[in-house]
Amino acid sequence: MKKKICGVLAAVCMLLSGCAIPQTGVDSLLAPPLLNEEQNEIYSALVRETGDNIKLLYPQKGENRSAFLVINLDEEVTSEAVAFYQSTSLNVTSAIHMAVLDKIDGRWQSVNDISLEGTQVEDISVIRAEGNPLLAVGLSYSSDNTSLLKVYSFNGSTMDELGSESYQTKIISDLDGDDQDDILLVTAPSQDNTSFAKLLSFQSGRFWEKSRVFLNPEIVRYSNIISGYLVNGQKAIYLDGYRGSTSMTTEILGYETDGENGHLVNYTYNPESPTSYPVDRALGAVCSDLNGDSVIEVPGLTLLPGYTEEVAGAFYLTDWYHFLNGGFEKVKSSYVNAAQGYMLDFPEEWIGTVSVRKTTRGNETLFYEYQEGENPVKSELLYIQMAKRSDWDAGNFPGYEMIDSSGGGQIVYLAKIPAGANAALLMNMSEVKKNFNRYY
Ligand SMILES: [Ca+2]
Ligand SMILES: [Ca+2]
Ligand SMILES: [Ca+2]
Repeated sequence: MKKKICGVLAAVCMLLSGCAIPQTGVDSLLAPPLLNEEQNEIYSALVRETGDNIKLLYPQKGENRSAFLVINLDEEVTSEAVAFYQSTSLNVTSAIHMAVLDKIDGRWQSVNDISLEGTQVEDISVIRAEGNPLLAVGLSYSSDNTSLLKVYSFNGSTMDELGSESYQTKIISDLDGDDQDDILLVTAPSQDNTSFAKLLSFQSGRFWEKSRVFLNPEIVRYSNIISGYLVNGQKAIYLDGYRGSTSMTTEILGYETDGENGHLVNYTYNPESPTSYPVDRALGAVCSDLNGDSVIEVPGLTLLPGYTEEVAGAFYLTDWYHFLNGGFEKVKSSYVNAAQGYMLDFPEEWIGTVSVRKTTRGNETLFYEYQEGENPVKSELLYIQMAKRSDWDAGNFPGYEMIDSSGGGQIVYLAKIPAGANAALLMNMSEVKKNFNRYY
């Protein structure tokens, strides 16, 4: 749900200001939310302790983005609040502070305050392990793309550090199936240019390295990490990474048990025999669960007819794959318009025949039967237009039909099937509605 809302905001921004925001930059547009009454009480309690010259730090990624995480961390049944802040006073090095507040006799009070490394709070995750929940704090450094993970347990009065690890990317997920969260960390490349993933599991009060596996050394940076399942119901971690500066690929990790011993497996990388995959691709597409069934769809990109890689702004068809038994199997192909937040599934007969271009009208895309030569448009098949509801209501789009809306109804998606479209390739309006989906 959260994802969709971000998408909507991106679409609104694209439409209203024409600004080109990468998908990942959407959150930078969001103003910090106003504090509610309880948060105000927590904030007042924090300021009583620290003085006014502080700035609250909002985690930059992940599920917990608010200024205060309110959660029960100890044996005592009411919730604690965790806040991150920096001092704004001059002459003070602005270390990140983590404060824990507790409601004592009906009043919030700061009970513990520690300073942390790093220059930003990347994310905060709650780890479900034996006993009370643990707090995992990701800290990043503005000067470096290595981050630091710190895991804490709250004993009722202080935060105890259970571990500290540097990492490139990480995910918290129960990978070994024992109903307790594990931490999967991708280490920064070492001097001999190898990097690996480590699985840390919680046992007897601390995290132990349970297994490690090598990662593809060609990947210079990971851009996305998600957990989900393979088609056979097995848990898997999907990592999208940059291979050099012009291509991307996806690595897939799992956990397998033989007898007593379980270990991490890298399904897509074998140092003995490097393999190429249909999901080795141009930049821009990342793994996603398109239909909400937790089986992850992995994208590959192929150029649409008439485009070459050298053309700036070339249009691609996104082929979505499922991974199983060492190979990728195609599920479907879609044209993805990330900027306008939608995708259109291509029927089989369109693949290799139908191409896409922008029209002279803003935010409009034409799908057409392609032919070689001067004029590539052999037959116009479909127009999809993103527009403001007010323009649609004002009657500015005669001949179009509304197929979807977003942004609380402020944005509409319109389709028009031109007269004279080649009947053999025609997608009628009910098929358009069926094949059209809002993306992210
Ligand atoms: Ca408590
Ligand atoms: Ca586990
Ligand atoms: Ca899926």
